[in-house]
Amino acid sequence: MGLSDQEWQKVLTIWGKVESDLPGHGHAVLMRLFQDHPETMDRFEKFKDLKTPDQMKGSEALKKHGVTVLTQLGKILKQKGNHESELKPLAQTHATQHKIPVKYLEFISEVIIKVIAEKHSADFGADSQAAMKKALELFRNDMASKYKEFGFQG
Ligand code: ZNH
Repeated sequence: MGLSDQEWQKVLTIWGKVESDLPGHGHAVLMRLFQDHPETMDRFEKFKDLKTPDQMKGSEALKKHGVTVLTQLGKILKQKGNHESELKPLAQTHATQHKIPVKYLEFISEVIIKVIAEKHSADFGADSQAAMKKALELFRNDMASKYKEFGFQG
């Protein structure tokens, strides 16, 4: 389940590209998540008025939330697996307040990879994609075990 130093290096190199435009990537990830998996939108009280792709595109709030999500994910990835203290509070809110099933974390992981692949095709080859996939699997796996500690089956 763990990643090699080389794999972490690939993950963090591509993440550097993501950080060159966090709002653009975050906004794209959330729009894609809501378009591909509309049921995920129901978890967001604050986005219930966003009904069309154009409304989503024009939403500063959606962009802002995208930055929040990717900033936290970046902090976690930079721990290279030793992410207990960054992950625990996130697992707690997502288990007890927002109630986000692991399945939805899987959806957003897929979408993150798709968005990076679209925006950075030249820098996101098969090895980097595989490394990022592994890193997101580790993230989800550890979220899932923390969920259980908080009494959420996920
Ligand atoms: Zn989430 C929130 C992150 C996924 C839903 N998030 C949030 C925040 C953060 C995050 C940082 C803020 C703080 C708290 O905790 O609360 N997320 C995140 C990450 C991820 C996620 C990193 C992965 C990657 N989420 C998710 C999903 C969903 C969600 C998938 C669904 C579907 N979140 C959510 C909600 C909230 C949050 C609902 C709340 C919002 C408001 O503000 O209202």
